[in-house]
Amino acid sequence: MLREIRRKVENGERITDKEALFLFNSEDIHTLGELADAVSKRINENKAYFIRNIHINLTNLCINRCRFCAFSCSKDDPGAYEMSLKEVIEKIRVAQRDMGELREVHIVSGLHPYWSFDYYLEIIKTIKKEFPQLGIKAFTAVEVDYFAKISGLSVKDVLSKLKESGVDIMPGGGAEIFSKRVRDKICPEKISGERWLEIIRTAHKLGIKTNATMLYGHVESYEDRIEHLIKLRELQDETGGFLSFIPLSYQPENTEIKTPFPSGVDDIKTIAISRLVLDNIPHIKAYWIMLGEKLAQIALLFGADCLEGTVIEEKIAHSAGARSKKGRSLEELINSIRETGKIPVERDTFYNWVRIW
Ligand code: V47
Repeated sequence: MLREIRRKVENGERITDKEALFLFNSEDIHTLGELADAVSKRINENKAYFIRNIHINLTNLCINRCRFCAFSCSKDDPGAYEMSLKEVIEKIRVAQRDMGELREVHIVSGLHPYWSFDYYLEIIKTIKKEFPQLGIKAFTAVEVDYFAKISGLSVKDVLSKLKESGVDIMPGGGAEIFSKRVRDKICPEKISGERWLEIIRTAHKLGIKTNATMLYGHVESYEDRIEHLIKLRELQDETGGFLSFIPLSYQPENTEIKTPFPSGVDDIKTIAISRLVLDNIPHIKAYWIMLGEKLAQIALLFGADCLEGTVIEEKIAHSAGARSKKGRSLEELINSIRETGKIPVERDTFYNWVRIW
């Protein structure tokens, strides 16, 4: 079967779910990496991307209790926090000062029990006004669904208002694994996989580009991962709205789903198979926060072409035991890419080149 997969990949043909399963069960990491790297080079030449960005989580209060999440809190929990608009602006200002030209802010949060949709819009509008050059990547499909519920608006109207206020693209979080059987075990209160896809489809149709993620390494099977990837590939065929795909390696500490961290081999296989299956999504991110700095570097040789960015102050993965730093400097990212033999390209939110280093 490997010979047939190689033939298909070399001819730019699609691999099937059965072939993806064969690759997950295969121990031939070298061939997998060679094929995924070839696809990565076909799409992105020998370039690897990064961005000067900051991640902001406005609050960890959340009405959902996903069993894989160590970040969410209730009001009375000792670590609970809520950021004011002033604090958000100050955080961006400090990052801007420390980093020179900050290019993007990534904003995701818990589903806050009392905040209004208007508060979120005010945050976005103020950021856009104060920092007009900054790309805003904000709010997952799960948050958009919640905003529709608390505001009484349709998903389409919520998305239009977010866009008008200054949201440039949407992050890919909340997708987890689409399978209902898995969702019932890991996040029973969260919107369904179908709903996630429907909200993202609506965003794409409104001209809002998004990312997509897949949380792996907990209770799901390889078949569940493949079904998830194929659903994303189908939606991308329909809309073309996905910019990048980020496999999220499960961080198990302080969560209710106790498993070991996914192995390095599993992480690398998942990156490579994502690159092969998602032949229509331009970028695959090696999210160094969850993979660790060293494995994320190796992932650039196994199909990934983006390291996300400087991040600065990550909270979600670190609540769950991530061993990586909370942020990285420009030099670290650039050197990490250079050592792989790839060309470091600083990008903006939409993957336009800002500078080739
Ligand atoms: O939605 C929560 C996941 C996501 C854990 O779009 C966990 O550019 C692992 O979506 N172990 C947030 N993962 C992160 C995310 C993201 C990150 C970087 C870039 C982009 C992008 C998106 O993290 C959540 C959830 O799926 N998550 N808990 C955990 N214990």
